Amino acid sequence: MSTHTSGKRFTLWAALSGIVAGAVFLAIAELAALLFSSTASPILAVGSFVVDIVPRPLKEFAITTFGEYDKVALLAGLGLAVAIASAIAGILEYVRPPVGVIALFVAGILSGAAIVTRADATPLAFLPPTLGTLGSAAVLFLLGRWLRGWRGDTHTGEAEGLDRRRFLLTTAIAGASAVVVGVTARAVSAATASADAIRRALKLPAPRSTVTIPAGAELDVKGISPLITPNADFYRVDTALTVPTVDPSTWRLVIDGMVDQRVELTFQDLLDMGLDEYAITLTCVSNEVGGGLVGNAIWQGVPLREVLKMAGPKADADMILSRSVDGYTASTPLSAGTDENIDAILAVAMNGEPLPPEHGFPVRMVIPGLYGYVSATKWVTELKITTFAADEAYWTPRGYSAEAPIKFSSRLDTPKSGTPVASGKVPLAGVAWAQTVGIERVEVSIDDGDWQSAKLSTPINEDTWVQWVLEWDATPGPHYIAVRAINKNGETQIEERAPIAPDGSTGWQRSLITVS
Ligand SMILES: Nc1nc2c(c(=O)[nH]1)N[C@H]1C(S)=C(S)[C@@H](COP(=O)(O)O)O[C@H]1N2
Ligand SMILES: [Mo]
Repeated sequence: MSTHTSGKRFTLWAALSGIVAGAVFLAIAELAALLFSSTASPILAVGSFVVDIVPRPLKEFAITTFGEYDKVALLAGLGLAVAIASAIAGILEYVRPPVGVIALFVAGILSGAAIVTRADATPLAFLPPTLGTLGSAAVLFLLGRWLRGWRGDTHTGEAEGLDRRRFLLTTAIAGASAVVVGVTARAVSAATASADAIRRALKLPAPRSTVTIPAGAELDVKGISPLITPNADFYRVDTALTVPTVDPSTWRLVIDGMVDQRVELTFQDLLDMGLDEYAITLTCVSNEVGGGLVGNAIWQGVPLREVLKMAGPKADADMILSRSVDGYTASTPLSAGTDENIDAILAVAMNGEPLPPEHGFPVRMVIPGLYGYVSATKWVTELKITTFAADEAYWTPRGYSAEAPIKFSSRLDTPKSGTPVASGKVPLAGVAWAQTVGIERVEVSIDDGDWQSAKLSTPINEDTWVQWVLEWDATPGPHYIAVRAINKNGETQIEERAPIAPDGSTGWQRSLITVS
């Protein structure tokens, strides 16, 4: 083989090593953008930058030539430019190290500048191009070195063989993983971004009825839970590793199983039934006494019973097995869905906006009086009418009851155990809930003294929590504060402690407060 042809062959390998390094840059950056800063995709940032700086005649030319594919053409052109520049960097690194690596750093800095100067850049936007540059520089450095070794620059024949194998193996592995990781990360980012855009663009019809918050529903006490839990602070519990993205235009709700007729509803069908507002407090079975897995929101939706009526459940059915797009299932007594006196709903809005993605966008169930795991299926897509004898939901074989009404409870929000309190007048305050029944009274016992009735806020309805407050003349020293609720059926909150499994915790919260 003449040195001429072998020189050509090595140049081609060098070009390929540059392209692999370029692919590694994009893949690492896309992955980092997905994890840390969705606005920091280098290919999109540079693309947007090009769109911004291109003179108008050229833009118009692109639109008339490529039509609706102008963005695709731009990205394809950009991809080609990146490939050519990468190939050149690979050749430079091979013939004149470390010029290729330096060129790569310059390109990395330029793309980083395009990213961090975008209007929607986040504080971590510098990370993707930085990590991408470092990773690809390492790859290019090593490949260039091994390629020169393979050519026989420095070594004996044996070492040449080793460098050849290292070069080929690394090129193959880095190239293949870069393609897989990069394409996957970009696809996931694109899907998430478009779902977000759809949700933001969604205009729900105004509800036919709204919830009236009565005067006195919210107590003015520092540190108490707000009457309505803001969406951003609302607890989240689910088995989903990544939040399911559901497009409302393709979403369907199927009601099937033991029904007179199978019913399939679109999102628009649901909206056309008319929305009403409901204030309902949601509670998780995993909420420990005094815990935070409970929240109160104003939901908009349609009654579950109206949807069930369309399908006509058979007389011997006793369970709704609701299913989420992610496969999660919940078992709800059919009676909870059909009872005229229970506001079981299919909700589409939470506190005045479409359901946040992590709270079930576009449609979830909310049923007052049942723990979330047996009633509040998010991203719901199927209601199978069945029996408890025939079907089992997700948590049933995992140690939780098939049926689980909420055990009414009360919580001290302020002062918090462990936070020092100054002596004098101190409000003891919190929330209490007994969905579908209502809270009659909240009582507080200080240092095992007599139970004193707290002042209650005016309830919105019996499905929401109420706030309570009791003025306390705090004296220096340690004090035990115990709280319990009495519901409107005259029952007192269970004193005996029970764990969360299989059907919810019980016990009176008892907090140690240190007064100085
Ligand atoms: N699809 C799906 N829906 C689900 C769950 C789940 O894991 N997957 N968890 C349930 C549980 S245990 C509770 S307590 C509520 C919590 O709803 P939130 O996350 O909106 O507060 O959702 C319920 N709906
Ligand atoms: Mo839960």
